[in-house]
Amino acid sequence: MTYNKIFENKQDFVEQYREACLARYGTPFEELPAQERYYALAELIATKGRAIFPESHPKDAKKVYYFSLEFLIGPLLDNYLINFGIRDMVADGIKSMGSSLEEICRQEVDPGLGNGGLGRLAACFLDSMAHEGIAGYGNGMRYRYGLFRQYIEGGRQVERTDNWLANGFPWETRKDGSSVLVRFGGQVVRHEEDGRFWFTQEGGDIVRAVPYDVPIVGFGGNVVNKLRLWSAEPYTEDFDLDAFNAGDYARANKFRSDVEAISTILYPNDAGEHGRMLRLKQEYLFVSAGLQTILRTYERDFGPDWEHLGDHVCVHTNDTHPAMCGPELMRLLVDEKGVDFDLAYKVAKETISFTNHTVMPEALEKWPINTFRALLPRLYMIVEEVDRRYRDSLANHLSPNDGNWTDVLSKTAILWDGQVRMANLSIIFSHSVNGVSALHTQILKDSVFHEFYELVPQRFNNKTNGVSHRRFLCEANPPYAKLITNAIGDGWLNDAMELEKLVPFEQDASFLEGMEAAKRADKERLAAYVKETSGVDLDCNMVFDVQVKRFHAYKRQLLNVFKVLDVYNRILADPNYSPRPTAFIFSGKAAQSYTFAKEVIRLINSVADVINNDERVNDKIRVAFVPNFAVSNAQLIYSAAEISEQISVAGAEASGTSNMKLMMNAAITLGTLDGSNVEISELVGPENIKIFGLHADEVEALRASGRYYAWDQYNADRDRLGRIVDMLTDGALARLSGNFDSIHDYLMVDNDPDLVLRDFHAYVQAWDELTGAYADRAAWNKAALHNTAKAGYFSSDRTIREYMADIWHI
Ligand code: 26Q
Repeated sequence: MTYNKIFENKQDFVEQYREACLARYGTPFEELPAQERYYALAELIATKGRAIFPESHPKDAKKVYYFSLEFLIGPLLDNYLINFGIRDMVADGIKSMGSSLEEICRQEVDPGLGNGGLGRLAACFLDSMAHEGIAGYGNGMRYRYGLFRQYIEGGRQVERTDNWLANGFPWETRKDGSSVLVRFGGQVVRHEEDGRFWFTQEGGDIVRAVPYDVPIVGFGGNVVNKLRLWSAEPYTEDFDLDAFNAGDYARANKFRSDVEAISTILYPNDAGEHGRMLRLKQEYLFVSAGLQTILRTYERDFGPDWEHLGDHVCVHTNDTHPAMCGPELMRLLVDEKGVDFDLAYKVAKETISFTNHTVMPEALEKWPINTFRALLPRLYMIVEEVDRRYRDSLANHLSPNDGNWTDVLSKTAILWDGQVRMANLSIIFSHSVNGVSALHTQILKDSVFHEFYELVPQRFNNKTNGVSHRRFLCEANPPYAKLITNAIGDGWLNDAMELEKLVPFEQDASFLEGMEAAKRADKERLAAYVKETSGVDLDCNMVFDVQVKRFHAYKRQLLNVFKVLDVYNRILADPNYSPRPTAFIFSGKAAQSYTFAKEVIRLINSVADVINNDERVNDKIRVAFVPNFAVSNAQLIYSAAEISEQISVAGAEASGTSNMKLMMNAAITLGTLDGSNVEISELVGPENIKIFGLHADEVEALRASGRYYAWDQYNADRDRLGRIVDMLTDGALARLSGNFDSIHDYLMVDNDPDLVLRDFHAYVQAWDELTGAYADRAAWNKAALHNTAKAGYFSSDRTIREYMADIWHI
């Protein structure tokens, strides 16, 4: 272990920490408020970490650059302590100083530099790349404001800005010397000399991209990688002096604020936000800045041997947001390094790979050609030329009397219908295209990218997602992690497959009791947090039934509320009905502009208000909505969960990752056969998961048949399902802030696009059966433990090893 490189022992740590407090604040530890104790400790760890662990890869190590507009890294202090192997010692030391590490960690800001699954996946991948010992670097954007903070007022989601940098971010280092320039707009000028021609760009606006680096420490402390986040600043400090002298300060500052806007906000819509010029600028800024840096480093290490770039460098693109990597890499090679167009295209394709994260058509990025061309004229020329060549090659590929030439072109061309289609751009510029679960990849091959799949089947592959088990089990769930380590040793931290060693403990009554006690402690910790943040009292004797994720129609939080209302109605109607007492816990954000999703949040809070204030049902059910779902409170929720709700309409969720985090923490999945639920189900076996509902092919067939009619569902069950639909508009739930007409219309007028009513009965029955099984706690704990024991496969370490072997060739 490396910790003795940082501190000799506990006493050494305590001494250094005390000194750090005095040095930073001139005040002894005892007199500092918790927040300042945190900053002093963070600064100490950051400084020592930097001094002791320099850049750690040999220059011939193949480098992976993971390009992502989102990195949801979460709080880092605890993470660094675990990865340096000093958490227990530091915790002891702080305890001896009369405080607690937990209290200090609670002070940390949670950088909200992402929306949800895609952003958190990128953060887990950084952790796993460092653990696997490869030179894997994140390349992203340093947003001045993270994803909005969510408050609940009158049952409604209210958004406020997330000023996460207000007190400084102790883990980042600004690297002025590594700034690069990025140009927007202007004109392309053609030059010709001796029959050779080339292009330059002139005019337009030049922006300075300044990197901030955050160290990523691999578990064991032997590898330190970095996450590089770019900030946009004006190229020159001078502003419009005429305007300034004329006293028009707003105009004088306009360029500065236009430039800074580029790195000001994270787009909060996790299913696309189309045609926004600022978004396009963000995408280009971090792509261009990242690639310029890569080429600079490569040239330093290998000289101008551009032909072999792909042997030394991988550029991985997280969804289509960095899709301009292809054309921008070509531009840099052709215009700035003098590489031939064909060779540059070949090199770009060898270097770049692409992951798709969604099948929803509205989430596939497209830009109006006019917007794209005006902002990035030279890039557009390259895109157009590559598109032209692609069309030519297609003509050679398919015989003209195949009859489907235009069909294929209409699906696969980059430029179509006045738009630049970023998914097609990504595929054409990549040597590898992957989906994020077995089912999702199959759907990509069968439908979303079917025509591409027929053309280049070898390019498509699956990489089932994973999560950092160190963060989401070890860090999130200390009592359970300790129990596991006592039983099987701590090898599972390095190799998550060692969790399989827990299988024999399924027969061990005292282990199962210990597990129950750990879960109890986790539930109490969550209950205290829920009380503090939402005012709701949770009874820890109840089953904790959890659905936490972004709000989206296809994820069907609405189906869950319908179940809650059904249980409520049955308790009131039938004195003999006695469900297993359950606390229904929801959390997640909805995009500001996504009205339907926000209405579902309001519905949940209204239902919570009705149920939690109804003494007739209070001992049986409670409902809590935890505000402002983020990595930090997610860790409190996953660890305390007993039922994991994964109920998306089959075929819609690319993978899901909360399903994996919850499974690790011994929650039993109640879910549809969607995304990675399919693989969870195969791994744990039918007796350790509860699956219900239509399968993906049945959903597709039902939709294709045109024979689904929501009112049929209503008419067939007026008593239970019909009653709930009525409650949306009859005032039963209106006490807090009114009825729910738009949800009613989504179901009954828009004909229930996500088949909530269709899956309702299967779902409620599955829930009844699952919660019924809770009565036998020993059997329940055994099944729960089996979920942890089988969760090793879902460590992102495994996922990263697959990327290394099949895509990055490391
Ligand atoms: C695009 C254009 C403009 C503005 C925003 C966006 C945008 C932003 C975020 C589009 C999509 C996202 C995020 C998508 C996402 O999180 N997808 C999830 O990815 C997870 C990791 O692979 C999967 O587990 C989830 O199933 C998938 O929904």
